[in-house]
Amino acid sequence: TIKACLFDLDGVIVDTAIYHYKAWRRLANSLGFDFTEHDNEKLKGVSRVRSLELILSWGGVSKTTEEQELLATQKNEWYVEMISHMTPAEILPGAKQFVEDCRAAGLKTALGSASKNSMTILEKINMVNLFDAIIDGTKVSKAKPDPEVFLKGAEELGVKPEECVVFEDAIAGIEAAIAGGMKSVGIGSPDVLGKANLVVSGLSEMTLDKLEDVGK
Ligand code: B16
Ligand code: MG
Repeated sequence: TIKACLFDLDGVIVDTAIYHYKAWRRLANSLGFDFTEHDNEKLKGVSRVRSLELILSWGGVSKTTEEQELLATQKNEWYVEMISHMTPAEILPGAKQFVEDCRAAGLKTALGSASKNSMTILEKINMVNLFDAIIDGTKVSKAKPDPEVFLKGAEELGVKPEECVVFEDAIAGIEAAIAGGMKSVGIGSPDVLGKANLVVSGLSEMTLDKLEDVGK
């Protein structure tokens, strides 16, 4: 039986990908090149350091480790400025309701995100109190598809991995759930997230009945 739901942040609860894209693009432009929103898809669920490596390779630019640290810090300053203006209106349709439904049904809830800015975002959208555990980029050392982020979430909630369902928009996140021995629900397109136990277009399509089926 399912005892807990673990939620990714970017792409599941909010759509911060557009802010990441704007900030990374500004950085790329300052280095003399550009990249498309299509390329940006490859950065979803990927850590800050790895994202920068990918972007620099697209631009054919090489930088020392020290330079890369400065560039990542610059991008993050721009990103943090943008998310500082976020409001609860930016919560994705049905996301808050479904998390509340889970809690009302007696299930535990946790956040499992690669982002070091998760806490800022949860505060801006007023959802900090809806999670029993918050595991973010400041608490993990291994990026998805490693299951560390979700295993830590299960541990903090006091539940077994097989009692958890992970909600993820990135293929690396679904793979992390599988690697951790958890069930998963993909948020997005079945073409991309086919490995999940169920795929829905958004949390507005999710119900406790569907959750029970995933647990069977
Ligand atoms: P930060 P998630 C991920 O969030 C984003 O999808 C990814 O684009 C970003 O690079 C990563 O967080 C790190 O974010 O720079 O704020 O630490 O999907 O795991 O919630
Ligand atoms: Mg995501």
